[in-house]
Amino acid sequence: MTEHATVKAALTSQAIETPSWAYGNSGTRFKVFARPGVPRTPEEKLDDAAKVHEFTGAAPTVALHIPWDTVDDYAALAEHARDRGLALGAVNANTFQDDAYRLGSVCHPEAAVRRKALDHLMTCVDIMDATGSRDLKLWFADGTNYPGQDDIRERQDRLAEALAAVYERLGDDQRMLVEYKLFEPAFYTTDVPDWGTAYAHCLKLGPKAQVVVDTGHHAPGTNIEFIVATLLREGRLGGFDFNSRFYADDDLMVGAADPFQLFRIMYEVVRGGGLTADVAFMLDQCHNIEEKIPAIIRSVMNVQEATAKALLVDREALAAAQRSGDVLEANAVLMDAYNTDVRPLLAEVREEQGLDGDPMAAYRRSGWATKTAEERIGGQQAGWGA
Ligand code: PSV
Ligand code: MN
Ligand code: MN
Repeated sequence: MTEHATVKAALTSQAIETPSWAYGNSGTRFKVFARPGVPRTPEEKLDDAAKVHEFTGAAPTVALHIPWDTVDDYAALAEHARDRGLALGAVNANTFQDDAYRLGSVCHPEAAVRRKALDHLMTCVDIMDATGSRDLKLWFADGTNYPGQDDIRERQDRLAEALAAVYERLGDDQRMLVEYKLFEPAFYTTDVPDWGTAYAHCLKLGPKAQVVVDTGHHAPGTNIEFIVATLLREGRLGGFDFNSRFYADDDLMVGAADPFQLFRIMYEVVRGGGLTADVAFMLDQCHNIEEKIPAIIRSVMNVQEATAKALLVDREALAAAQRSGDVLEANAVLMDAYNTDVRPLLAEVREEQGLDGDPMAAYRRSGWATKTAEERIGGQQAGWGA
């Protein structure tokens, strides 16, 4: 294959998972702005996700969030997805929206609360069995607000115990993705605050435990691509929750705040051989003020553009410059790729798949927004604050 064909093949095979909650109404603690046409049920979220996939050709799976996507029959929900050319992706657990979790979930000082949280995680694995999902995504809101509030080390022991029980329960083809987040809702200590803590737990558990990097969950200035390179080297990068941040966990569209950072991350993914099915490229976003489906289409396109630029880096020229210590040339090689306008290349890739080169325009023409606004009355809130 020519180099051009290799780049195109890699772009054609890249799959980006969209989150069910991005299709629902969301907001801040100040206000949730409802939008016409927003899904009322998990099935309708899948109907919207099918539109994203129809026009991008790159979003074949949808992440669920339990209990936000609770249904009676998960196999039937998977069938609903299949009928629309989709599959169900990661199951996101929720151990943060119950009164019992005031002092934490799996790290809570009381055994009964820890048991309740663990039962929920086990239920999530049951759901994965029914949906055929591979990944259980674990983000814990656990932590403390005040020095002395609880024992930091004991909380780690409780966490390790719960993770080990869930790990035992996983099937051969299932994985657990352990997510970290610097702070919020806890403001003093967080029980899984960084990749090092997540990695240490995963290492103890075994190969089915992998770290997930949510791009919005770091302190300002953190070199996320270094974390990505390190986790890939160690075989522990399970996937990404992509989004953008300006301040904290803003959950804005990926590539909106800092497309250069996204490119640097995707370069390390390409460099580390991470453009494979083993790394899940997921979005974790909320579209509070903008139209949801177009925002998700835009996000998928932003990931594709960063990936295309990363694939265009002249690796030989870069290695030569690096080996000879030519700092400026090495940087120039990287920047050449970043500064390439890859939109025509991606349009070509789409057209070769029989798609419109411009997914946004194709979606707008489809009339889906008008149709759903007329048909769906009383759209569902994504989950937070519900
Ligand atoms: C909360 O910070 C969060 O955004 C985490 O990133 C999870 O992945 C997501 O919610 C869904 O629970
Ligand atoms: Mn996340
Ligand atoms: Mn988050």
